[in-house]
Amino acid sequence: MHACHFTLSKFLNFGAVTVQRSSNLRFSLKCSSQKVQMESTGQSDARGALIVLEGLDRSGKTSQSARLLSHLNGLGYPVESWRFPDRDTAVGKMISSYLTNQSQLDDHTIHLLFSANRWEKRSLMEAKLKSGTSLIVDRYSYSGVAFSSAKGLDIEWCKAPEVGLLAPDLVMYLNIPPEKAAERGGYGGERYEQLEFQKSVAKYYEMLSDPSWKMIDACLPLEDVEEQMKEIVLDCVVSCQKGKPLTHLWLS
Ligand code: NYM
Ligand code: MG
Repeated sequence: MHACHFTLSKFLNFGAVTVQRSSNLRFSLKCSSQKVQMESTGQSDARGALIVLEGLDRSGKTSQSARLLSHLNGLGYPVESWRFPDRDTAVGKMISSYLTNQSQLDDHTIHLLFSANRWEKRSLMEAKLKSGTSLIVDRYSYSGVAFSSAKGLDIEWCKAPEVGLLAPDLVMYLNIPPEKAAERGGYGGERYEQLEFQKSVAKYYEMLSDPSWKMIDACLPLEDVEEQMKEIVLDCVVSCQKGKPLTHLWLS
C-alpha cells in the first residue's frame, strides 16, 4: 500500500463501505422514499443532510457529486449539488484568479479567502438544510486546511477561521494514491495540481480525518465508486430526516 494511503486501522468502519444491502432492501427504500418524506413533514426538526466529498484533485469528486445528485433526485429527495470554492461570488472570483495564476496572493490571504467563501454561503446553507434540502458539497473546510497546511501554514491556524461553520453529516473521502490521480488525464494546470504537492495534501487529509469519515476506494471504475457511495448517502439523508441535530465545526 502506498505511504500516502490511509491506514485501514484508522478507519474501523471501512468494512461498512463495501457491504452491499440486499437488493430487496434497496427496492423497499426506493418505494417508501415518498412516504418517508411525508411522515417527516410533521417533524419540525426534520432537515436535509450536509454531505461532503473530499479528496485529491482528479479523485473523481465532481463526477460522483453529479451521480449522487441524480440518484437522490430520482428517489424524490430535494437535493442540490454545491462546490467550494464557489467561483461565482466576488470572493470566489479572486480565488479563481489566484488558482489560474492570474494573480498572486500571500498564502495566509488566500487561505482566508477560501474560508470567507464558505462563510458567505453559510446562512444559505443552513436555510436549505432546514427547509429539507440535502446538499452534496464538492470540497469543504477539510480542503481548506489540507491544501494550506501542505504549503507550510500551521494546521491549527488554518482550522481557526473554519470554527463555527456547519459540520457535515457525512464526509466521504475519495481515496486514491497521488500517482494514480496524476495519471488520470493529467492535471488541468491550476495551482496545486502537482504530484509532490498532492502527496503532501494527502498526508494532511489523513491528519484531519476521523473514524466517522467514509473511505471510498476511488481507484475503482466510476460505477463501482458510485455504488459504494449511494448506500452511505441514503442512510445519511434518512437519519437527517429523522431530526439528527445540526452541529458546528471544530468547536471542541
Ligand atoms: N482548495 C479548495 C483550497 O486550496 N482550499 C479550499 O478551501 C478549497 C475549497 O482549490 N486544488 C483548492 C483545491 C483545488 C482547488 O478546487 C480548486 P476544484 O475542486 O479543483 O475546483
Ligand atoms: Mg481541481
